Amino acid sequence: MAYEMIEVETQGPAAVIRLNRPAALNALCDQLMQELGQALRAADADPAVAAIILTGSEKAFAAGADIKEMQARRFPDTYLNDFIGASWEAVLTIRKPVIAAVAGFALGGGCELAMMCDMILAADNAKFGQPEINLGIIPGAGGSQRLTRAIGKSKAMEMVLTGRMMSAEDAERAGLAARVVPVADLLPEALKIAGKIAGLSAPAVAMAKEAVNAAFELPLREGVRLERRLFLGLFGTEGQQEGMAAFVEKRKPVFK
Ligand code: CO8
Repeated sequence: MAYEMIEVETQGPAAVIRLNRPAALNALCDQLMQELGQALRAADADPAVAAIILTGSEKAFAAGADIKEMQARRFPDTYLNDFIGASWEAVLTIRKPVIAAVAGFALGGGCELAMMCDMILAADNAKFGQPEINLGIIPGAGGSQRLTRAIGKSKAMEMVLTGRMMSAEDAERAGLAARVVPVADLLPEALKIAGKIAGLSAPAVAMAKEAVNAAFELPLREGVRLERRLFLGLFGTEGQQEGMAAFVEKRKPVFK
């Protein structure tokens, strides 16, 4: 598949999808989002891929939805034409772990896209923000909800109301980013995470992802019930048998 606005390569067990629209700081236009959706689905279906890394350039993960494309849009066309539709939510349908490796600007829809991934690894130059208020709009791809759940009401409210950006260090401290690494180490570190995941039991990985993401959707009681069902479902899998046998036999597990 030939893409114009993204680059896709396989590195070991990881599919690396790089947003590549440098002239617009990877602004997320319709074409880019459609290409991204296709690449994500292809990687999800590829049995050689254990995890997906979504990244941008050193300067920008993505500086938001494409403001120039959005400028002329009017309601109700936005609504009738499913403006923030399937292409924006594609990443939420992916069953393999998706790691956002974020350097530079992750603003507006860029921050929202990163938050839709399963974890955010931040370069030390990353800047997160929801600056939509400065354009006379508000976040529209989940920013007000996911940011609030990730960092709490006061911090999210300040960012959404004023457009203030958050540094990588602050993002880590607040729980938005899993870790901060030097910008030069961003992709190698993301690949290490993907490599670790690739060596684990695939059903356990898929269920772990489902269980943690359910914490964003379900009340606690329902979430715990789901976790328990998934947990019990792992008993009898090759992964559970191998993992526990290896522990008892004091050797390293070999998962298929
Ligand atoms: N859309 C379109 N073009 C952009 C965007 C963008 N979001 N961001 C940057 N660009 C373009 C600039 O217009 C410029 O192009 P040109 O050279 O042709 O003028 C080029 O990228 C480089 O940008 P700058 O010259 O501005 O670079 P600086 O380093 O000076 O500044 C900033 C970098 C601070 C990131 C600045 O570009 C900026 O503020 N960008 C806009 C950030 C923003 O407001 N993002 C939120 C957009 S709204 C949004 O995301 C809503 C999401 C809703 C859900 C999705 C619906 C589909």
